[in-house]
Amino acid sequence: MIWPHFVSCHSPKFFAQFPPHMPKEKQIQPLVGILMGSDSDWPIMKAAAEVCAQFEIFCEAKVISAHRTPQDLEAFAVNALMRGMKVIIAGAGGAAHLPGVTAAYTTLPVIGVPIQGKVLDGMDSLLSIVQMPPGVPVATVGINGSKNAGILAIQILATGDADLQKKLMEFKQKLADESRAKNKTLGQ
Ligand code: C2R
Repeated sequence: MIWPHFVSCHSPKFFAQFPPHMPKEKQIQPLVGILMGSDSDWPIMKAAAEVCAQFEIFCEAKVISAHRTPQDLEAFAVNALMRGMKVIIAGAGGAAHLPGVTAAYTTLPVIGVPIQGKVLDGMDSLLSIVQMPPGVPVATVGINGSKNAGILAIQILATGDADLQKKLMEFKQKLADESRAKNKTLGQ
């Protein structure tokens, strides 16, 4: 069963807890886990959390690093399925092993977000995430593509949720309307 709940998003710390305004009986487990290697990734990764909020899907964001806190990553990834999560988004920059190691520990779908660092334009991160060995896929979005990661997570959830599917159709319609409207101002 899918439990859609609105969550507004400000910081990873905020997402680490249930939102304070939510009544106790409605406090449920998050459906989407949003991991990032450092809090320096949050300005990019928050777009994924914002998409979850837009579609009223409860998510949890956390700083966990395959390099710096490997035990925490193992605990998170191994328990995510039991906790009721359906999909994990993992963003990291540089030698970005976080998404791949997460995928190694879980059967949940993992979406990788390469984060653009100060050097190498994010290509280091992209290549670290995208070329996974056969058997351990990570669905990799573009560099800094956390908004698309959020939408993809919602699309995965919507395969088992007619209400969410309807919202996605409305979202697509709005995209198309906005795209067609661009013709009106072309060349002005
Ligand atoms: P700091 O800003 O903390 O120095 O981190 C983070 O995702 C971040 O983009 C710099 C960069 O290091 C990345 N990082 C990884 C991993 N852990 C942290 N790529 C990992 O486990 O893959």
